[in-house]
Amino acid sequence: MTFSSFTRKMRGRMRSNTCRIVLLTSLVWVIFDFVLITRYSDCIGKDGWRCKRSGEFDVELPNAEPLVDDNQLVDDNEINTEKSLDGDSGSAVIMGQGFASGGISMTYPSVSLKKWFLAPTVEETKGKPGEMGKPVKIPADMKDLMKEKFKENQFNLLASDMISLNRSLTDVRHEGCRRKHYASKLPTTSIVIVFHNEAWTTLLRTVWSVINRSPRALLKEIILVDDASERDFLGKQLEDYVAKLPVRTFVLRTEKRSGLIRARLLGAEHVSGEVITFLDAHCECTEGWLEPLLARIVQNRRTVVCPIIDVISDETFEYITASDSTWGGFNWKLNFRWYRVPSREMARRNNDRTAPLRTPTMAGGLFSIDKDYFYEIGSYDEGMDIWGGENLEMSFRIWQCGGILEIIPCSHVGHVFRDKSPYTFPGGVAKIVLHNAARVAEVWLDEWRDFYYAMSTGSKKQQSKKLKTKKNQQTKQSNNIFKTTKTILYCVHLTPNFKNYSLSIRNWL
Ligand SMILES: [Mn+2]
Repeated sequence: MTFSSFTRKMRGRMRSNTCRIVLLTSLVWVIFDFVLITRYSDCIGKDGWRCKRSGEFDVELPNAEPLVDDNQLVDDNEINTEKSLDGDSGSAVIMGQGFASGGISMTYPSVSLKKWFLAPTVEETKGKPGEMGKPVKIPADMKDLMKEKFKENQFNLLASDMISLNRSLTDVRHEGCRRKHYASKLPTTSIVIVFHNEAWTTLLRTVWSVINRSPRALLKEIILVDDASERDFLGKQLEDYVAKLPVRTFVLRTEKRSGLIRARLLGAEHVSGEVITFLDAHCECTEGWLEPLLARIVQNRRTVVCPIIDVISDETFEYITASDSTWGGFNWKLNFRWYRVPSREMARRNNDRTAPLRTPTMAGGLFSIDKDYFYEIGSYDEGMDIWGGENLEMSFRIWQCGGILEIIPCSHVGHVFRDKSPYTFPGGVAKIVLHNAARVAEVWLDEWRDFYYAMSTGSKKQQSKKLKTKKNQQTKQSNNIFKTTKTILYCVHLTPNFKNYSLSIRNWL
């Protein structure tokens, strides 16, 4: 071997080694970037992975993301945990100092409470599709029709049309819930259901499930709010139909497309019951769903309660029970998210799965709230358009205004979750959601709003002066409560020190 061929060989080897090193380090960087992106990004692409389901009047699908246990991050002294909240001495409970004087009474005058009896079980009609919450099987020769009808509402309309409006369901409650006794007198409720181009059978199955499974004495009325639907059958045909129902039911109509928030406010104005119960337009209430909600509010009128939201399959209309160990949180893009309930909250409930669960935020589609309290805290932010963010806004409003937000595990309501929205919004979904989220940040997050602006690309700063209305400011009465709330949200999001975290994010960005 000559000297020159030796050096050539050596150079060749070095070159291939250099290549290998370059390739390997690139690979390491690619993996590192991928891990970073998956760790910090909540949504990749428009409809892609981990994205929020786009906007119907809706609640999120309960696929809980695991959350690192936050017990180490919270000082229990910072969280308001009056023991009496879980007892019967509701009248003595005051959250924070801001509400010690003024505001609504914590209890109801006894004349406004009604004696009630259990609603009879809806019996199975043998041979009908979907009875006892079972999936509907579509015959092979009807598959094309099924696909065609699916497009109308983004769920299997053919299946829904085959199922009885009064279909039977299994009793999905936890064993312990069936044995529970609630106060013999409870406040009445009005049900407010907002819809836009809803299918006939899903809308009326919602209404019938309310009528069939609520103690009649507690059901004041059902208010349907039509947000400018274009379907003929939702006009006079619907009005004539509901006029004959055994419970007072009527239809209100917005003059033009107003969105969920303003439509709900219209419905709320006409409520004559003590409690407003908001439901989505494609739900099914199950046995014993209402009493545990009202029984909680009667103990403390500032408690806002949500049922467990079960899943009605958009493909088969099968009734599928959801987990009872998830609660509502949010990410810094201000998207609602489900998370596993941390052990701290399980311990507070003495590990009783039937006990009310305090949740930082709610999905928003289904909840009950005392009517006076709803207005006392300023109801919804009327400046929000169409849909999105209003559930977080209401959650922050409740916690920051001396209220308590809970999921009641003994109350189950099914909801048809869809993959995509059948509706179009003027101006596009993304723009509206960003607009609404910025309002939430400005009004309720104070200095934390910078976190939202840093994390949410495309968000535009809103004029906070305009948003900090007297109404909103008046409702944030107690700084004490404010601190408490932040402590809770803090744990949810693993931000042990806001300033440090914010700095690190900014540097990284
Ligand atoms: Mn919905």
